[in-house]
Amino acid sequence: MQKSAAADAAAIPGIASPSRNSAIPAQARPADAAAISKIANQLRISSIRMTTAANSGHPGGSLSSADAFATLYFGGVLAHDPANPSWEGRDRFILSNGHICPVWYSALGKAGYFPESELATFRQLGSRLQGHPQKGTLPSIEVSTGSLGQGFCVAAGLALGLKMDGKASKVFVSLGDGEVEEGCVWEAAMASSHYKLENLIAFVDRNGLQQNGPTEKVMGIEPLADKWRAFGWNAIEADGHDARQILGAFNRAKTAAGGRPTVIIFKTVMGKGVPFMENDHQWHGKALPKEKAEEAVRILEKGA
Ligand SMILES: Cc1ncc(C[n+]2csc(CCOP(=O)(O)OP(=O)(O)O)c2C)c(N)n1
Ligand SMILES: [Mg+2]
Repeated sequence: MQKSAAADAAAIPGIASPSRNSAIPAQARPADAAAISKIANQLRISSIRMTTAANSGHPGGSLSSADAFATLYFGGVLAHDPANPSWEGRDRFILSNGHICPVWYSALGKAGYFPESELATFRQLGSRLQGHPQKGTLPSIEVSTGSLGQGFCVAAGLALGLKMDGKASKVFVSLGDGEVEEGCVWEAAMASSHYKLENLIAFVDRNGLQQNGPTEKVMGIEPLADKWRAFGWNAIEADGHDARQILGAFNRAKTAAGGRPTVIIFKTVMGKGVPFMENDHQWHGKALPKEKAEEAVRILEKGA
């Protein structure tokens, strides 16, 4: 019989069984799949508004990841407390693909971490909502990110530290599919299975595109799930625009045992929800002009 990582940890002198130190705070009732899809479109709308107001930023990946973020924050996946962001028992979240912060900030604002009116300050001088997440601004930012690959490495280190301290908190980390071309991702992946970090849950926005075009043209990453498996990870593949599948994948990852970290590869569409943006890599890092943004919002409002 395979021992659980908790049992492994307990066997190491000085390492206790995982615990959160305090009860999980009461949270709003988790949204169901239909409600999650609506929230995802609201996050898409605010990502469009923020980037157009700033005339810069990254709407394409924000739109492809919106369903995953809506599920993580509103589907009862992440243990967190907007009223007490530094709650010690919280699950940690790191946005390793820091450039898609419009969708993350939108989720944080909606969850009550700060007034949603602050979203309008995105990318302005002195704003807490910088173009890439900056630690020390919003309390929910565990580490500054934006240099691709680095956030994932920090996530692995955080998961190791939490495991050594006997904490039950999970570490969730978001990655882009172009991002996994970074070499340090695979060093950290190797270390994570070596240290049996079953408390680490990575999810990849597999939208097939990166800054300069299709991933398979720039630097082929397939077979992606098999690569993670070869590095000792559980790999789950799911439709990243189907809230039911996303919820199922996150819940499987949360209950994974056997000392393997888990990666979820969400198959998605860059610019999802706005037909004239879909599957077009020019929207990786370019804001919509004002009239186009208004048109996009009108389309998205039908599903919000
Ligand atoms: C180390 C590093 N190299 C290059 C960049 C510039 N850069 C930012 S996002 C990006 C493309 C990433 O592609 P992907 O992860 O697929 O994100 P998506 O385009 O889908 O949002 C690049 C090259 C960076 N931020 N960090
Ligand atoms: Mg991509």
